[in-house]
Amino acid sequence: MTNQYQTEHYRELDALHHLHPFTSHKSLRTGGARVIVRGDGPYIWDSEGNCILDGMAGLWTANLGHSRKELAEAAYKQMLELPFYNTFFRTTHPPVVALSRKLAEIAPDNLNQVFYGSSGSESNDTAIRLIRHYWALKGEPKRRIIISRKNAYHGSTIAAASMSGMAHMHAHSYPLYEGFRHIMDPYWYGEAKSGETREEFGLRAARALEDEILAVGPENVAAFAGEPVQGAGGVKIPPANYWPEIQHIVDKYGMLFLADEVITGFGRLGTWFASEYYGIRPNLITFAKAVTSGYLPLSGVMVDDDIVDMLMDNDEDFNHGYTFSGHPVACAVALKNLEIIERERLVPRVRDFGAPALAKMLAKFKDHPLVGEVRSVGLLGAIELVADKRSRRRFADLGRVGLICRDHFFREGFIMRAVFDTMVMSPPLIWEQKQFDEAEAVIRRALDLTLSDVAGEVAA
Ligand code: PXG
Repeated sequence: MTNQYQTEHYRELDALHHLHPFTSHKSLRTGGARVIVRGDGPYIWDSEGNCILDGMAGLWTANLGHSRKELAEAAYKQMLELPFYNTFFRTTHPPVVALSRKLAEIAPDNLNQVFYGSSGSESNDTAIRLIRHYWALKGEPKRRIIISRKNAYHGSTIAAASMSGMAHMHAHSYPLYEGFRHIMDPYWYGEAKSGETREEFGLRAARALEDEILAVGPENVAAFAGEPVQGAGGVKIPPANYWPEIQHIVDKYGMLFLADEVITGFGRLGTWFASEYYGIRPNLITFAKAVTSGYLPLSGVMVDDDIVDMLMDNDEDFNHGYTFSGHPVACAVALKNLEIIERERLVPRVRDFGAPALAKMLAKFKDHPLVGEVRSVGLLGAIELVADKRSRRRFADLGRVGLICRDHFFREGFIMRAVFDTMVMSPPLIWEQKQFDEAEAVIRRALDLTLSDVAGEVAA
């Protein structure tokens, strides 16, 4: 077979010159990187010509799928018109104005202003700074503590990593940026006590917030921050009573509420934002990824009127910003992306077709000997791999079996991510029944192959 893309050549140069994110470089050097050369709709191709069904939408990102011509055209047109100008020093430009207007239209009612960045991490750093600035302006500068959750992922910059609840990241960033506390995450399958119902667990997990507020002193608490559904933490879907109880506690203590919708924004749950899905009322929403379907980097934080009023009533500068805040080409692509999502009615389509199709497909694996639980909300899904279905006992060396399974998926032409031994997926919003059927066939084969690899460890 001719290897048009010279796989070995790319692998060698990659190994010589490219440091990858979240990667063991030692094992990467032994195994070599997978070279992805092309994408089209729900599929990507590697340099060996293999067609792969992209069950992760790039990385929770390509909601429209890959290689939409209209998005390329929007970028091209904007590059010829005004490829770059900054938004500092009292300047603006048409694409950033139009996008801000559009975001205010689709966001919850009280969120009408946007501060831009280029990555989710930056947007969370902005939010952290805004939250603390707000309380300082309000005359309550002691309110600095932001309470978030274990296993949360808010980004890799030092502030966002400190707000995240990933122990392995904290180890790298030690000492953490000050002022964050982490409470339990609402992970019923993994954390419930024996016999504890989802409802009981949901309340316990939410009330951990109140316990923490009281422990640090309500007068010191600035905000609560959370992903409506933890993504990188393992698609942890909270019990139905969790978010109402969190909202109740947030209201009771008059603190701010930051919803990190970097994964859940732009239709993933069948609503523009998950805040709408869960009926929560955040004061700030951070977004990134799918705002452009990943065609260009863009992120931001949408801010409520109360915070904006505080900024407006004050002569002081807000000393924060990025060269690429409101980048015109990224904004033009985002606008086109949102226009297509609207035109193709993809948000209600997730609710009416995608979400039930995913749930139905995953339910077929409930009885597989390796599977402890399947769960999904909108187009976020997870399969828990366990050694013993009845007791929920995990495999020894957590994460090992997840990787075995992930590699089978790859070889079978499907991308699903392993979070330890939880297999997670986040397909683009454009999947048809055909893609759900393909995924089902591949998942069945990969689970069976994984089972035969670890058969000796699985409870009968
Ligand atoms: N918040 C959330 C909820 C995220 O999922 C970020 C913030 C940070 O965004 P940037 O653009 O700075 O990466 C994210 C990113 C994974 C994985 O392995 C997940 C993310 C990024 C990289 C890998 O699941 N999410």
